[in-house]
Amino acid sequence: MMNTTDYLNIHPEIKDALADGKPIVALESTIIAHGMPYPLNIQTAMEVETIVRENGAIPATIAILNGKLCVGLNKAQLEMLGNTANVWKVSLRDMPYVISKKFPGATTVAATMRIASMAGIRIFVTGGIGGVHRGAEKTMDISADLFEMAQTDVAVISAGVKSILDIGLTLEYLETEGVPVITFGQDDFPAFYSRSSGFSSPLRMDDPVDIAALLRTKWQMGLHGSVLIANPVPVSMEVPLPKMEVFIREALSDAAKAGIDGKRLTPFLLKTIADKTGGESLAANIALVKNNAALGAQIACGFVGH
Ligand code: PSU
Ligand code: MN
Repeated sequence: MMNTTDYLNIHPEIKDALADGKPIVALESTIIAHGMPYPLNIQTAMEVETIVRENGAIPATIAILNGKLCVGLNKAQLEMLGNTANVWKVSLRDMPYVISKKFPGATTVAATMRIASMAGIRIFVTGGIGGVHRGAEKTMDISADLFEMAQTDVAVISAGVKSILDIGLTLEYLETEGVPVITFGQDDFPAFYSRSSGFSSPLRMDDPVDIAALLRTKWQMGLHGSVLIANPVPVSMEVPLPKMEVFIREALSDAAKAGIDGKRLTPFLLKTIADKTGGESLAANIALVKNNAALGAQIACGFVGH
């Protein structure tokens, strides 16, 4: 009989770091395979790993390869994920299929969180989480990321929630599921490309060490689930919300016309918006992921007491 750990393939550096109680930051791979174009995706993935290291933690990029849940990838594996057609976008429901067929898979926030948790990693950095889509009252399109955040003890550092989603409903969902939402350094909850969403953040914290203490407290009390830490995009790279709204509406209407739904919707919207903004949104995306990597590493250091 195989059990959970037989499916894990943990890179030796991560194994040692886990054994030594060193700070580790999990990173997702959907952003590499489906969130950004080649070769910027690979370049960004490697720079993000470097930033995690510069801030005192060890990066563990997560993906599915050869029937294994891989925690920590080498350069060749990153290249393959970023430069191969037909890499699966793997959320929780896709995991057993992609694993049993031994297909290459890039993991979403939900799948990355679950694998990080299996490996014993508690801090995870991404760009943006999935959430409640606009029009979800009809389509019921709510990302599995939110369901995963309700139950799995891995903190997520993101730049807030993209306004391709219904930000208000996404915050409501997180409240219902008992997920603390903290914005780093400001009162407004950020909207990914934009520093403000128009929604005030349920919590604000200004020090990564305080955030780490909140995480320890939550999980020590046996309160399961994630904490969403929203880190606003750097000022110089932000695209203001009203400007984004125009492109987002166009992208949503393009998606409806082309009949794009289900798991293809989010990647379609990301790409269409990047095309329409002439790369401005992509530059913001890259800047915010790097910014999140630094904060995530600082939180990871606080979490293990370094
Ligand atoms: N939102 C972003 N960038 C992303 C994603 C979401 O701003 O790259 C990716 C993440 O991997 C996230 C996934 O987990 O899309 C959500 O997809 P869906 O909405 O199909 O659950
Ligand atoms: Mn969906």
